[in-house]
Amino acid sequence: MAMRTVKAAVIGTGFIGPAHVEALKRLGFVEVVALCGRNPERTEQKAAALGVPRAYSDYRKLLANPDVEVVHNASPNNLHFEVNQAILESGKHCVSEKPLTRTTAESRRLVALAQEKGLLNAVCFNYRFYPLSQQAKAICDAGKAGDVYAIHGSYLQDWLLHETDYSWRLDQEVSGESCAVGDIGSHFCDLVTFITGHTITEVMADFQTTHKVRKRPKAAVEAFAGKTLKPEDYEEVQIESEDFASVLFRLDNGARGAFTVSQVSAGRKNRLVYEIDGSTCAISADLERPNELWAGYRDRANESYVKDPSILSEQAQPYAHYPGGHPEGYPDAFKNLFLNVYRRIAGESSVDDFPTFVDGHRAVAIVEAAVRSAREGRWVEVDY
Ligand code: SOE
Repeated sequence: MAMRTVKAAVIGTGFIGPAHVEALKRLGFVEVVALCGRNPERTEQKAAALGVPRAYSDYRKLLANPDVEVVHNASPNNLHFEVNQAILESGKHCVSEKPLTRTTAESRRLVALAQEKGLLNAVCFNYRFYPLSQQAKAICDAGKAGDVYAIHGSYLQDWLLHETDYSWRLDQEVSGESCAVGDIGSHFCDLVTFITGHTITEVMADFQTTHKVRKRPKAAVEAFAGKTLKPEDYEEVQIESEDFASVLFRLDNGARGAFTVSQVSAGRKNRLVYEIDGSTCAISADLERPNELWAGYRDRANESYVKDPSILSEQAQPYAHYPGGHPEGYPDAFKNLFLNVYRRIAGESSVDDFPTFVDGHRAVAIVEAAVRSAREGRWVEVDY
């Protein structure tokens, strides 16, 4: 039987809002009825380009639209709490971009509100939804990696390499206190804790602000897009948040870990690499090569998985939609995440097999602990 049509709206017209619209359209049973953004002309244009029938410039008006059942919040971080809260208060299901909020005081309130309202709540930790992330989890769930001894890796980008690179993510008022750890370290932590089922209990972080003064474009530019401006298009600003960090961490089983995050690593575009050292095998992936996964053994030959549904575990198979040799990547992960969310909304699934506000809150707590650790130069317990 065909799934019932679910009507959705997306708030945010920057880098990721349109990616949500596109992924939702690919589900087949979701109608994106509205797009909302601050700038009316730009929102009209984007809505028309994406084939979305209505454009709003005030999210409160959008929330008053009784047709809309689910709202995606892809606004800048400083609006996450306020908008997520308003979505839930309006009785609509909420899919929030990460971070769930800028502080745990706010994320705790949202977790409680979502529970009180009994509404679906999701946070877009999309990297869980690569088929081979699911395969890594299936290996760990089945005990095939053994006990987790250590986790290490990095998440490197280069879009803030030059002093002329600027983003609202560097503005603590808008983004929250942390830039690199909040923006990309949160993905690393979510992914490795999802795969292993372990929790990060303590962190020791060292932050670096590579460019303490940056040249900010006088007009706003989207992430990854500030490459075509001239000298007169900039003004100087002081930067407080980090664009590089090293973080040691401890897990709930006593195991140790470490990750490096950087937005100033030339040539690394969006390279999340993790390695999980288990007592039976190590599992590793580089998410710029999302169709590959490595398992390493001491006493037998190493294994190399490819994204081929015919060799994936039953658990990972549903996340691969094309045969082996037909790569699936970033936009497909959003589709997979939203498929789980909307199957639940349509009543076709009874489990929250997607990151919820609880996971979003956990990520905010880790970032908050890392910020405090870097400031105070000591280990800090994560206060979930
Ligand atoms: C920008 O750093 C960004 O778009 C992040 O905000 C995303 O979460 C990450 O997936 C890619 O990079």
